[in-house]
Amino acid sequence: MVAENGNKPRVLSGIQPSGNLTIGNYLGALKQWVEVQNDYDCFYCVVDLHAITVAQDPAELRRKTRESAAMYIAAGIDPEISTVFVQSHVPAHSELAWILTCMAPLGWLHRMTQFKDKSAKQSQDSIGAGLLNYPSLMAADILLYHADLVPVGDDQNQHLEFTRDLAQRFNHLYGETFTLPSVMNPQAGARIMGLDNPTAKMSKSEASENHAIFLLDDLSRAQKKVMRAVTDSHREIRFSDDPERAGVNNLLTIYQAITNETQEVIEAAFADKGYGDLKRTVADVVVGTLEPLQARYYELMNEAGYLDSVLKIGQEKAADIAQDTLKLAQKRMGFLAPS
Ligand code: ATP
Ligand code: LTN
Repeated sequence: MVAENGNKPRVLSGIQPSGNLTIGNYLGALKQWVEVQNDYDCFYCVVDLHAITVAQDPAELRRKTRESAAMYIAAGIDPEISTVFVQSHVPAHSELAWILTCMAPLGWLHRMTQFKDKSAKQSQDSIGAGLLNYPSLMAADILLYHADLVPVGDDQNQHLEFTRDLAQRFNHLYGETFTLPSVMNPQAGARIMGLDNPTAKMSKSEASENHAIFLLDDLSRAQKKVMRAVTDSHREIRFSDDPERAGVNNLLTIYQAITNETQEVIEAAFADKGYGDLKRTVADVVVGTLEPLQARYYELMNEAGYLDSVLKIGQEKAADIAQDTLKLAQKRMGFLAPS
């Protein structure tokens, strides 16, 4: 039975099944998703249509899509309370995305830093048009559900601004249709950096060995990655925005995001400690986070049919709402309704 959350404000968010989920995805997104699920009517989506904006192997995509959904639940999303579904199972996402693509000014799209970063990594000829139009699809995800709040890491803030601007544009041209969503970033952990390169955001599709801690990493491997994290030649352990000290700042940020302690308390606790102590302590809290999560993950992956039934219920609930919004947008734009 899915709970009736009719009167609560709505939340929507998603993660791409473009690789194995990282501790960055957990601290920047999933942890907040869990924290808000009792107070909001939450929709959590595995955004496979976004993942194909860069090339994906079909068998891997299918596997990663199930794995990501299972990881949402393992992280603490309760499918009895929140709606968990796969983006491509609800065709309204693609349909509204086309409408929004037609309304999105190219200038806005070209200004998106995620597009600039991702397109810089590919040759001009291999960049698909979907990478540029990515934010219009994300806007469709959010606007279809009249989401009030979107919990994400801070790399997505520009896409949220874009969503609001596009919704406003539509509402202005065709009449009030969409709710303007607000962004929600975690207090700590909104941007976890790569362990091997603490000036670049930790990302699940980055290939290098010691870059990311994956949520399904073997525990001793996760521990080793923390112990090998890049630091600096200073000694003091404190939060800092000096790029030279980004490695230590990142380890402290991971610690803060997991423990929810204040910066003052953390700095005081490490006042007479060395970098080795810091790394050991961070490795411990990371392992303490991964261990129960992995146990739940393997348990539910072994439960035949469970995940598919969650996704089916999620699809039905999501499609009901999305279809109504899509119809309204189509009507406002002047599409002839089928008789
Ligand atoms: P990819 O490498 O395929 O682009 P990604 O690891 O950046 O993927 P996304 O699927 O783009 O992950 O992001 C899903 C959610 O996780 C978003 O809310 C995003 O802001 C958040 N997130 C991703 N990486 C980090 C990070 N390093 N720190 C904090 N939040 C993050
Ligand atoms: N673009 C996001 C993933 C995403 C998303 C969404 C997040 C797609 N649709 C809707 C929040 C709401 C990213 O993290 N790269």
